[in-house]
Amino acid sequence: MKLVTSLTSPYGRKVRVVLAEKKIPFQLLVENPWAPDSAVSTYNPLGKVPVLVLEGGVSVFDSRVIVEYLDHASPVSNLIPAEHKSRMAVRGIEALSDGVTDAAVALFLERKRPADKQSEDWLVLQEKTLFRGLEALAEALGENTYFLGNGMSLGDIACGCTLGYLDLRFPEIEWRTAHPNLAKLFDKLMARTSFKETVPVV
Ligand code: GSF
Repeated sequence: MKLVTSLTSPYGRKVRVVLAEKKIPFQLLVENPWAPDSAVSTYNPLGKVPVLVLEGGVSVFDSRVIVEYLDHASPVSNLIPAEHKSRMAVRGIEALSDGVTDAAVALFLERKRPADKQSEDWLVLQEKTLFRGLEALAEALGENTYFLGNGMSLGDIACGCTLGYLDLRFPEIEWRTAHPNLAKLFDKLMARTSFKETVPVV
């Protein structure tokens, strides 16, 4: 199978970490979705990365559907619990993390526009979402080692990719000082080969 993604995409990183943790071999196809000649829309009509292209050519997107597919594809390192309540908890943390990432991506793109075209109201709205989402993640983690139980799940992976994206695009945001428990989780994740090998590259 092929994974179409950019090397900065936090959603793409989530999928790459899952592939590495589950030891699933794949071919990496690096694509910039914003390039005028980007081939991404030939894999995904929405023109977004990541896209997983299965043997036979079927495209799977977005990242939440891809990770669901991958967790079923191999029994190695189960990342989404089967039991309903735990499953909802893990997917809820993933949704929260992805939501923070969505706000961060929206902020980053808005700030790239010419200053006179940027909407201050939009920037403030996204910033509020970002900081509220971080608070909620920190509260959900509390003093626990991982979001659910004693082992790493998809929730932790999604949160780690969000925090890594903040470091990449918003190094001025001091989330470690505000939320030392998230910093502790991030350090633990960054000790893993799957996270080390997928640090975003500009
Ligand atoms: C988000 C993908 C996305 O926005 C997912 O896969 O989880 N909910 C989707 N990808 C961005 C690149 S990045 O910021 O990761 C993308 O492909 N944007 C292209 C565009 O035209 O919006």
